[in-house]
Amino acid sequence: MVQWTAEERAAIQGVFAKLDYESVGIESLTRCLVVYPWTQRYFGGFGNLYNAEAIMSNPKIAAHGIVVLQGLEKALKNMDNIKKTFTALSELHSEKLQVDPGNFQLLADCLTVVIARRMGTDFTPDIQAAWQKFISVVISALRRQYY
Ligand code: ZNH
Repeated sequence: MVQWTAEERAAIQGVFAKLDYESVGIESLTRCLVVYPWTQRYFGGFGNLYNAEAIMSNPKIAAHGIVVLQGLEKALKNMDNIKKTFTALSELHSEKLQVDPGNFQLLADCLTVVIARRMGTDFTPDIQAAWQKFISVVISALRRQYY
């Protein structure tokens, strides 16, 4: 089982406390879809994703960005049991959505870039280390139902 120190818990809580879900959700999803364009294939039903401006002003992308961050918030609230918390979500991405699990890291990296930009010097190496650990536990939980 993953162990968290009090400092790590505080660091991750602190990152979430400053997150504006709407704007951070749009920006990280947009970056992912622009920087790694093959990830667009899973959003065929979302309409026009022609360029960054189109993606950023697409209401379905805006809504989905919030959904992803709410998913991460669920992990935050269940930090001692992330694997179990994400069983159904992992199954959904594997069996129904058939998202290549390598893409989880790509979206997570875009989210980290956005957070780093927003937090500036407040995103210290120690806070980043705790954040990366949290993200890697989330990703391993999301990959768990793949085979
Ligand atoms: Zn995902 C969905 C989360 C990644 C794609 N997602 C989803 C949801 C959630 C999530 C919560 C909802 C579910 C229900 O409804 O039940 N994701 C998430 C997270 C992550 C992710 C947390 C990491 C970090 N995804 C992802 C990626 C991709 C995706 C990477 C691709 C690329 N998702 C998706 C889709 C969907 C989802 C497509 C569906 C959408 C709609 O609306 O349809």
